[in-house]
This record gives sequence, structure tokens and C-alpha cells, in this order.
Amino acid sequence: PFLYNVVNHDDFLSGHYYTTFIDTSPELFVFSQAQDRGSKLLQYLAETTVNGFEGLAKRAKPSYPPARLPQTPKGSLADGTKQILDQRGPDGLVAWIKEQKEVLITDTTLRDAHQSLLATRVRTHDMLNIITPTAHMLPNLFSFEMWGGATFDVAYRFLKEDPWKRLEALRKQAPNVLFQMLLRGSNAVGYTSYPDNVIRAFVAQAAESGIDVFRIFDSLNWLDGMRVAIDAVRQSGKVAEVAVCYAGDILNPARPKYDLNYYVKLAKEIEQAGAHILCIKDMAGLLKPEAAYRLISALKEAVELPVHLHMHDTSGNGIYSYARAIDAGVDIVDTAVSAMSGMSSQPSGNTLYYALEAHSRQPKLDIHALNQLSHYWEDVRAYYKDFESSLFFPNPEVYQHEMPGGQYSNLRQQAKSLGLESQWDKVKEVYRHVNDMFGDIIKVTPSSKIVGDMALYMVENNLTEDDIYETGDTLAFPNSVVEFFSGQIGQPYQGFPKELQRIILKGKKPLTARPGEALEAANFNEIRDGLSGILQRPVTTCDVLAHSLYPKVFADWADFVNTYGDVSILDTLTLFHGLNLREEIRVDIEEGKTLVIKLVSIEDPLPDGTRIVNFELNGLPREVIIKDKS
Ligand code: 3PY
Ligand code: ZN
Repeated sequence: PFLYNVVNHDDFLSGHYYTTFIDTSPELFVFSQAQDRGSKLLQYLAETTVNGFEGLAKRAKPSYPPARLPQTPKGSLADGTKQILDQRGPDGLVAWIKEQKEVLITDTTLRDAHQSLLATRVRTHDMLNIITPTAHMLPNLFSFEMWGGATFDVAYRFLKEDPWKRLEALRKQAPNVLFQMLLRGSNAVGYTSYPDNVIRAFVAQAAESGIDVFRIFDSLNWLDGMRVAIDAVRQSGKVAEVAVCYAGDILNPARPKYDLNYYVKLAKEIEQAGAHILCIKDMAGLLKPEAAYRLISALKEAVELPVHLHMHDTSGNGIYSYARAIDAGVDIVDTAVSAMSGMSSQPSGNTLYYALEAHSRQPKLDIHALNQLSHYWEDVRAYYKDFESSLFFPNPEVYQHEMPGGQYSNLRQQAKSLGLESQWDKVKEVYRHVNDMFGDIIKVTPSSKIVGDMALYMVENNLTEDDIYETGDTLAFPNSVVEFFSGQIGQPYQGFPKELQRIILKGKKPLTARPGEALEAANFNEIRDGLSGILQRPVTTCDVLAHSLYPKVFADWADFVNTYGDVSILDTLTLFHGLNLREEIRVDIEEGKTLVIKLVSIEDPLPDGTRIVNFELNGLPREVIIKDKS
């Protein structure tokens, strides 16, 4: 009974109906799910075709040949690191890592690479198309970094998809290699501190849904901010990889705050705190080659833990630094598939392979496979052209401004939206200056955002450091800056600059304890009950956790899904641009069920600003009325 609930109803056919027929027959409104999904999808396509995609300048839908998809090799999937963890546990995995002569590789293409190059916009759809060949072609990888960081909120907020579904779907198709995520300590995958029970439950669920290795960091390198997460990961039976964020320059004696001793001492504390792996997280790409050699040598000496190095290639020195780190004995390094590497992303895995030709530690990777995967990503990257960052060449200037790879294009965009595009050089300079005013802090999400907010504030209002000290009592500082000086994101190494803290807090007393201790535990039952009124399906623990972290983002997403259904099934160009006139697409809404959708015409606007958009859905005409927002 497609479309025709009334005329197919038994009472209607037999003539036994009255004027109350509609009120007394609720089954009339039970439409087949497919029909309901089809209608919602048409509504989405009509609106996107006419009004464009939120946050994207409207332009004609581009057309590309299909992405070059490598053939999945024949034969069964080779076992990999996932089986080692599952069979031998985290300690067994650690022992295995230490036995490897070759350097191990984490591939970041599915997370940090697109977070840094394409504003985190790569969709599950494009990952799912390549994950099976990837799992077959790269079974020797240490891990796929494919979740966490900004991917969690961006999935709900901008891509209108469920990040948990991404994790679970990829897990199913790549059961042989470890899955790794980035966890911001007590900030989880958010930008603020959360109650301890949220951190614990989030870790437990992420482990259950498929994460094996949790890279945990604190945006101020404050170990207290990471302990709850470390313990939760250990409790889940997964791997706690604890990160030291790299700041400063150990080669520069004039920059003594973060010297070699600082890193060695912190690494030992991290080992004591229960880490399985130590990570050096160089989120801006500041670790110069000689510094990489000295740092890794010292750490390998100081701790028993395997050392995993994460870098961004902003300066263009990434491969050289990796090569030096590999000579110093680093166990694992992060790279991306070539077409998604370089600049603010990770160094290219394909390039590293060749850089280590004839070297005893050349990674065991199939370079032919990596090149084929790169072809796929080269083609797919074009779909996301509108989100490309503005960094098109190596930028050693990063050694001055020290902005993390993921922040550069974001801050530039923010500056632009404030009308400060022409003052971008000044913003970079002030960013570094703010860092020094704040006491030379670690800059990574969310502390990097705070420095960025303050820099924009100063440039926008034409304020110098002296102005801040002289007239600060009368200034309304950005919220994030006030929160930082209140101790809401933790305690910086060697404390806050006292005078600036007094000016910014205007007499308010700062927190000196761990923010999580002061926060009331989330009431998951209450959240679950609340969500059951919003979601038109059973509420899952994943939903409850997402709502705990991002109440508004999650509620907006749920609203979107209620209106338009699951748009993650659309191909990327269609999601962003809708359909061209007379274009026909096939959408698989579930195994064996395909909708054939054709855009027939878009009528002129009516006096009330609405338009009728005519489609064919599986050959039948359908019209959708939408508001033209132009
Ligand atoms: C994140 O927190 O998302 C990062 O990638 C930090 O480097
Ligand atoms: Zn990174």
C-alpha cells in the first residue's frame, strides 16, 4: 500500500466508514517505512537543490568521474594487530611492539588528516567505500586513527550523521587492524571539562563500539586531567596511549620552560600513571629533526614504554624529523595516505616508505597498495574542495606562531568572518604574543582555541599587551579566556601568570582542584527519558553519551533526522549540492532496497516564496513544496 492507505483500507473498500473514519483509524497514518524515508529524502534533496547546504556557498553541483577504487584483493583478510590485542591483551601487544625491528605505522587518513586539511568534513560514506580494500591491502599497519578529536561533533553538527555508526560500520569491515581514537582527557571529544562519570561511560562505550587504542592528552599536559580517562581505558581492557604534547623547542636554550628534562620527567610520570604506550603529540609540527633525535633517544632511555610519534607536516620537515626519530628508536609514527598528507596534515606514508629504502627499519607496507589508495583519496578529496584549508605550501613560519595543524585554517576563517582577513599576518604574530603573555602554554584543543580567541580579540579591538595591563579591569574578555584563567580546563605547568589572572578574573577566585571533581555527575537515566520524547526510535547509550557531551548539537541533529531521515546514505556531492535538473540517482536505503530518484523540474517561486519541486521516485511523480530562501 504505497501512498494509498485510505483507498486500500478494508473499511473503506467495504463502505463501512463514517466521517470519523480518519480519527478512528490511526493505522491510516502508518506508512511503509520506505515511503516515509523516501518522502523525507525528497524533502532534503529539494531544499538542498534550491537553497544549498548549510555553511557552504551555493554553487552548481560539480561532476566527476567515479573515484578510482582499488579492487579488493582475493582471499581472506590477513590477521593483524587487532588479533594480537584480542589474543594477548594490552601487555601482550606492548611486548609485540617492542619485538618489531621495523618502524610501525598508524594511518591517520580517516581522522587527523581530514580534520587538518578538510575541516573534518570527510563522511562515513566515502570511508566505507574504501575500508574493505584498505583492510586487505594494509594488514601490517599498527592502527587506523579513525575517530575522536573533532570528528565526533562535526559528524552530528555539519555532516548530519551519527559518529557511533561510523565507528561500528568501519569496525565490521576492518576487523584485523587496531582502531585508534584521540581523546582529550577530561574534555573527552569536546571543548570543556565533563563530569568523571561521563568520561568513564564514554570510554566504556567507545571500547564496546570498536576502539582499541585511546590516545589520551590534556591540553595543558596536566596529568591530573588525564587520570580518569587512563583508568577507564585500562578498565575496559584496551590500550592507554598517553600523550605528551610537544611545545617549545628543546634545541633553544633561550626557551628553557619545555626542555628535555621537562619531557623526560613527564614521560616517567605517565609511565607511573598506567600508560601502555607513550605518545609524543606534536600537534603543530614543531619538533625539528635534531630535536626529534634527541627527544626520542632520551625517552627510550628513560621509560620502558613503546614510543609513538605524532607530527604534522606544516613546516615541510616532517619526513626528516621522522627519519631522525626512527634512527633514535621510535616504535610507531603517524602518516597519512599521500593524497591526504602534507602541510597541516601528517607526513605522507608513501613518501616515508621511500625515504627509508635500504634502511633496516623500513616499514612493512605494500607501496603499490598505498599508491592505489592514494588514487582513491585524490579523487574523493575533490568532493570536499569547498572545505580545503588555505595552506598550500610548506610553512616553516609555524616555528614562530606555533599553531596546531588543525587550528590554522579555522582561525583564519574566524578572522575572515570578523573582517580581519587583511590582518592575518598580525593575527599570527599576536597569537604567539598571547602565548607568551599566558606564560608560554601548551597549545592544543581547547587551550589553542583560547589563545586564538584572545589574539582575535586583541587584533579586533586594537589592543596591545600594555593596554591589557592598563585598562584590563574595564575590558570584557572572551568567555574562553575567563574560563581558562578560572582553572576550568586545568592547571598549566608552572601556574598562571598572577597579575594577568587577577586582571582577567576581576576578583573571582580561580579553581585549583581538578574541574571534574567539582562537576555534578550526569544523570544518564534522566537524559535517556528526555531523549525518548525526541528520538523516533529506541534511545541507545551512544545517544545518551552524545547528548551528555553536546546537548544542543545532539538535539539539533535529532530534529534534523526526524525531518529528513538518514542522509548519510546519499553520496557526498548529492548531500552538499542536491541534484541537477533531470539527474537521476540511485540510493540504497538498506540491503536490497534502492530508491531511484530523478529531479524533473523546479517551478518558479509562488507569491509566498515557496516553490514546487517535481521528482520521480521509483518512476512515480512526486512533488515537494519548499521555501526558497534566496
Ligand atoms: C584535536 O583535539 O582534535 C586534535 O587534533 C588536537 O591536536
Ligand atoms: Zn594531530
